[in-house]
Amino acid sequence: LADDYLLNKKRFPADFMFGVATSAYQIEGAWNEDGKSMSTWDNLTQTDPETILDGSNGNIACDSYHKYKEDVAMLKELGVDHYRFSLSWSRILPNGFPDQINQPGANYYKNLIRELRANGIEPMVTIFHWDLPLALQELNGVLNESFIDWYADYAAVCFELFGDDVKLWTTFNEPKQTCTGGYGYAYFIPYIHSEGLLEYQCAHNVLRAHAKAYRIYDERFRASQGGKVSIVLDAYSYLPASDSAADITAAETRMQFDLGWYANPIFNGDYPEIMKSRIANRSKGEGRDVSRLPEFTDEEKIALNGSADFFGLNVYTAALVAAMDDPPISNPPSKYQDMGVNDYQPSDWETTSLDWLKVAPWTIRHLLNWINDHYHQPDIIVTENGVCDNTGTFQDTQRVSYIQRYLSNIRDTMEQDGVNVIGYIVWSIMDNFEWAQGYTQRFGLHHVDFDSPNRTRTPKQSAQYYKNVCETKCLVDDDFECID
Ligand code: PNW
Repeated sequence: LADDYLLNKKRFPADFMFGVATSAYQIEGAWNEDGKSMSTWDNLTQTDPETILDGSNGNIACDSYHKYKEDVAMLKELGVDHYRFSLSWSRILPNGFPDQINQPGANYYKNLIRELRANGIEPMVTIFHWDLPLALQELNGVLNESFIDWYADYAAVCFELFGDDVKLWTTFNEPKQTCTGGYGYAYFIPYIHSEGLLEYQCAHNVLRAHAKAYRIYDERFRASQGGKVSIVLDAYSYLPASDSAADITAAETRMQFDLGWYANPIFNGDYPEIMKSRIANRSKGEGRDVSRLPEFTDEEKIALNGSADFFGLNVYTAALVAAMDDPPISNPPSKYQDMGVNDYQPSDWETTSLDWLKVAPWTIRHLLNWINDHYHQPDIIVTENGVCDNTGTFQDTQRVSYIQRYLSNIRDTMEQDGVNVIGYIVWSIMDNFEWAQGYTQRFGLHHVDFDSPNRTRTPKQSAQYYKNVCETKCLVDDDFECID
């Protein structure tokens, strides 16, 4: 556990949200039941199982489609006040479009939401968490301009179906993974390598789809439903590698190309200046007539500007950034050349079972302050934070310590810097299908036995710890040590 003298013992505010998260494909199973159609993830795992580390799939996963009541009982026992989960587009709209709503699919979510509310747990719903209907991917998916309308129609159906009982919405989970993973470095569906080109087109469509859905909520649902709508963005805390002015500038550039790429249009109405100017210059040097970074129309800028009622942040780790000589212009373009900076994780940072996930809890304070400074002091919800292991241990001391130290730094940031963090959500309530890692990486507060047909859930040590946090709103074990 964190050293006592470092640990913030001040109680969180009474209305601070504590929650846990999941996503549809990662937990539901029932991949072809009750009228659900194929999503891109169903298709990938059936046709190319070798792309998944253990050759597995989400056909059954945690079987939450059938075990949702048990899941809600588990949430209740844990004592969280919020549950973040996602809707499966292909379960609700099997052909992707709203002409045909699949009633059994819609009922699953209605029942889940009713069960949550009956147990005093507030649902926080992600409309899209990566599992696109295959039919839409076959029409070029996110890259098709029409995606903006497809998505907006789908979102409107969700608001209509569930909005009376859902007061917290997020449109997209981590669009950077969809765009840079899917169309930049190609480590994700649909595995297209087009750094600095298609990844920007992808983001352009996602951002406009988000804005359109947000404005639909404004126009048709906000008055009667009174909820909040935002997006979930994932970020590293990028810190300067030294005190030099060059490294400080480099870290700022890295942040802008990473988080600013999505957050600046949404909170300030356009892409960050540094992205616009660097990409325009390099595009020119490459002999192009127009910049590889698309431009928003004035109307789109207006729709985007302010299209979030809070800031949804997924954060797991951090990196250091150093300045470098501007790389020579070359084709095809590369994202690193566009950014023109170096980043790395120091070898002495605490490691985990995943390479990229180094434990650096103090860095979240920098990130939260950066968001506060750049986006008008928004209310911030940490929509995901957590850590993996590949042993399946129940004595998950690293997870306990990770959560405790990240929360302690969040409490410091609230108290000492006045940043408006209003909630914290652990990824995840239970072990689940960890995408390309299959079931080899476990992020759960509860262990899931994937060898048993029951998918038995068992609390780990971290569930005990987090239960106490939810109950006392304080990070120490003994309540009398908490500071009010
Ligand atoms: C998130 N990275 O993804 C997702 O929202 C979850 O579905 C996922 O299970 C969880 O994190 C754990 O991986 C991320 O490389 C994927 O920085 C990759 C990164 C971050 C988050």
